[in-house]
Amino acid sequence: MKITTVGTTPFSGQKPGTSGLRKKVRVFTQPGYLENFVQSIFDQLEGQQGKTLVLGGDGRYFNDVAIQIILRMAAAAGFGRVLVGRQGILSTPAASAVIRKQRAFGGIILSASHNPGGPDDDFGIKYNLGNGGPANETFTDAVFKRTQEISAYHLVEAADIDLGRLGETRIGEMIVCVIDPVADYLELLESLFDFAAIKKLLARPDFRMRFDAMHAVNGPYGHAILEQRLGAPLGTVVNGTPLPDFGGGHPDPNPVYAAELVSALADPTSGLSFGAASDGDGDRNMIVGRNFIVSPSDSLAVIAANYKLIPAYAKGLAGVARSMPTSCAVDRVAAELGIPCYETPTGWKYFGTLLDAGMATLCGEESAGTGSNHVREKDGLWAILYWLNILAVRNESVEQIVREHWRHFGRNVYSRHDYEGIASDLAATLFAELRQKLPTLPGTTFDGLRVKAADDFCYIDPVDGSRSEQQGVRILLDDGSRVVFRLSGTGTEGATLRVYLERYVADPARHEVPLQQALAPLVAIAEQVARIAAITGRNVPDVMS
Ligand code: G16
Repeated sequence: MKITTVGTTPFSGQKPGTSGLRKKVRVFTQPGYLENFVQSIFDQLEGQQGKTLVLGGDGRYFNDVAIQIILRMAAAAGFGRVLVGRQGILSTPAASAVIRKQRAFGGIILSASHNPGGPDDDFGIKYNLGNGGPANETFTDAVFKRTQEISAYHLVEAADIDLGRLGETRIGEMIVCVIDPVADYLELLESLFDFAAIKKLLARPDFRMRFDAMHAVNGPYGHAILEQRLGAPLGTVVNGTPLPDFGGGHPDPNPVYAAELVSALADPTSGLSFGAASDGDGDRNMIVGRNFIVSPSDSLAVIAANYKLIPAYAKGLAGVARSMPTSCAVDRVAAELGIPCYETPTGWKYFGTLLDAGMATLCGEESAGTGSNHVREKDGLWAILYWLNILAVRNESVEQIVREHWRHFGRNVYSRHDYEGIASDLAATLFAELRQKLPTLPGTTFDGLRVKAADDFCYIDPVDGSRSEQQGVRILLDDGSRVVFRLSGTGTEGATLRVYLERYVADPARHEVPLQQALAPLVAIAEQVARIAAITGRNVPDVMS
């Protein structure tokens, strides 16, 4: 097998963020840019010779070109076999399922998740380990270091592979196997939920569901699982064809970008009782009832509280985990169940060790991700099926289920305010000032609310002892309220400041107070402490979710 070596020079800025390397397509398409990063990943691996790599992506612009390049490079890196999704498609959770089921050495997932796609928008790439989960920080730091010193990459010259046809071909000595992207994943989901009960629910004349795939990767999965396997009427899945630019939309399942779905569920003439959506690569989800949106933090808590209704989890949960900025609603469920609740930094990669060690069964994040130990990624369709399974058993509406949950556990009123596209130096100034102030805050009172503690979240992984610092500034108040500040690690332009606001309300009579009104005192504290307007010139957030 003839390996071609191409000389190259480092590109700056190839540091993976919260979930892999995400950049504008025009950055990724510079000659050698993708190759340098992929080679830097391969240079960190040991023992991949003759082993299996899983490869696929969310179908966004450049997905097809990148896959052909990576296949040639994987052959040169000595992989024995690459399993690639048909047409280069694999949702992130399906890729994780395939890695685990096929006992692959690892996987490369091409996605910029919920970020828009197209020639002027975003592309991304990340490496997942043999457990099916995103590589940890030690690995990604080593990849970054390698990108700064790389001088050559390697490939095996070959014609493009036809990714439309299932079956095997070769590049040099490496087998390329084009697989059905749905099969292994569907088999796994079938083993977790009561498909017969969900099928019955979907057949009921008084129950109508809509799944908005947002022209992203979950379209084919939605058609295959919801319509073909579970018998939901054709038309249940909307925007079900993956498009390289997501139809010009923003494939982020939140009330702003999935507004069409939200308003359809708010329209009594639509006859819809359940709505759901997922993002670009299929790992995020949104759950909507009739005129009622479930917040991701509440969804995690409801999912945990109803574990007994789901065949795969009915025997009990080992523990639950949430990222630090996610609301503490699930903590209350864990306390009642008498199981541990772990608080990790933002990023699914931090759940991996807990799941592998059998310490947590369910995990979730405020950023619309929920999942379990069935894979090592968050999983949009899993969350949707979990909700369908709950609805099938409880025979109540989404709103009734959430309100009942609040009545029992109290409500963690919660919102995230995003200030997008801030100049990076201004964001750095804001955080430097904030960190400096931290020691002076405990004991201070703002409008009657006293600060109990203030710190910069530091996480020590209870399994492997690794330490992650500066994972978000927290201001904890005496009444259990919290204000958290963090910079997004997934954006591709400037900095995005996220301010997470949370207040616990036990009394059901006060659950109805409008969200932003209930959180106004915390917004005032955030402004006073962080001087957002003074430093960034922004008086209002761009997105409140
Ligand atoms: C990624 C990670 C998530 C994390 C999110 C946070 O999500 O996989 O675990 O919660 O980023 O994003 P940010 O750093 O912007 O707050 P995804 O769906 O983009 O892969």
